[in-house]
Amino acid sequence: MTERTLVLIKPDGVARGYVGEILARIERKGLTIAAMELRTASTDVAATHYAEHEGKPFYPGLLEFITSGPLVAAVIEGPRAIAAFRQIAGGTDPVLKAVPGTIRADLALDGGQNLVHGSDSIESAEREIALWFPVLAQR
Ligand code: DAT
Ligand code: MG
Repeated sequence: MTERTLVLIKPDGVARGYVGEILARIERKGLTIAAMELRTASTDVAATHYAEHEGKPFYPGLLEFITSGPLVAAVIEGPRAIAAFRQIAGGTDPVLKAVPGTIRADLALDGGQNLVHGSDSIESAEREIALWFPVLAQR
């Protein structure tokens, strides 16, 4: 069954020049790009996106980081796209959780600046696609 997931190449990924590398890994996995845009997130969009983390110690820094510069927002599509992208992204902490061969393990060091976001469930994907790509979500 085809699924859609919301992927962000976070500001560290754009600043470090890893947009091509990360998109290549997504395409190599067999996933396809349904929509994609370079943009800088407003604090409003960032706060809505990460609402589940409000009140946690890292939340203020997370909002500051995610709004700090341009990011790539994309809707990625394919069979089991949600789990498939999270598999190639790797665990949240690039050193302690992500397994070698994943985007985060191979290319990142920092627990917060970990290059990519991917929706974690069908409900999150629907919510996040509606937030970042409202026109697409209406279809
Ligand atoms: P993920 O991005 O793997 O879905 P998450 O939803 O738990 O992870 O957290 C969102 C982001 O917040 C994560 O990519 C990086 C940051 N973050 C999470 N836990 C953190 C922590 N303990 N310290 C610093 N940043 C953290
Ligand atoms: Mg998450």
